[in-house]
Amino acid sequence: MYTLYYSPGSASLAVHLALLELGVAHRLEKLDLAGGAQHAPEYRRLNPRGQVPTLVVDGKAYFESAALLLLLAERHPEARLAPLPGGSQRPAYLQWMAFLASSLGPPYRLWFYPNDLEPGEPSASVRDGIRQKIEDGWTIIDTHLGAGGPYLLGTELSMVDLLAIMYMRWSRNMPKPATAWPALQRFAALMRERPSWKKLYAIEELTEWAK
Ligand SMILES: N[C@@H](CCC(=O)N[C@@H](CS)C(=O)NCC(=O)O)C(=O)O
Repeated sequence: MYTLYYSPGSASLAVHLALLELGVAHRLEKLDLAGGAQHAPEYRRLNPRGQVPTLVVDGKAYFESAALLLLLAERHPEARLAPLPGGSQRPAYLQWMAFLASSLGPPYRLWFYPNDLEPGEPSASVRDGIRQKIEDGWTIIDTHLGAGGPYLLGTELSMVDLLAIMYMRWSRNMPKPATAWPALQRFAALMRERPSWKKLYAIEELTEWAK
């Protein structure tokens, strides 16, 4: 049994989606981020950064969405949501997981939480630089998907797709949403057809960007 601390549509979305794809038993604990629940001392003991997601596995709490996806794939190899070590797709799997987490995750964080850098409104040039980093990431992934696909590893769905669709969703109100790239648009349409996506939307009570 897993316990996922989550907030609708946030960085916990990919982990929630993974639990639904895997079909494993889990309990959900919703955090009111606007109300500051992430800063409560008892939650900070689980997640010292005061962020979601946190996943409790066998009584121990872990954080970082990409790491949680890697962990879940490892614990449930029968679901085949990750190529096994030594497999031909394993290097690409590791590459895209790291790329999403390190090249897209940080600029997204700064886009939505500019005060991580400094208090007050960020300057237009800083905002522009952050946006550009996100768009550069999508260009690279779109080029890759355009040459293969429909998923990041080709014909097989994997955990990296769950992280990618979460980040794509976050761009929906940005100047250039990720769906503006053609191969990404096809990828999003495919992912949003999945029963896990529809189930997640119902549970998290999401409405925007359903399909
Ligand atoms: N790198 C982290 C980012 C987590 C993160 O930034 N979570 C946001 C929600 S999307 C959060 O908890 N925000 C509340 C806050 O920072 O106060 C991950 O991928 O798990």
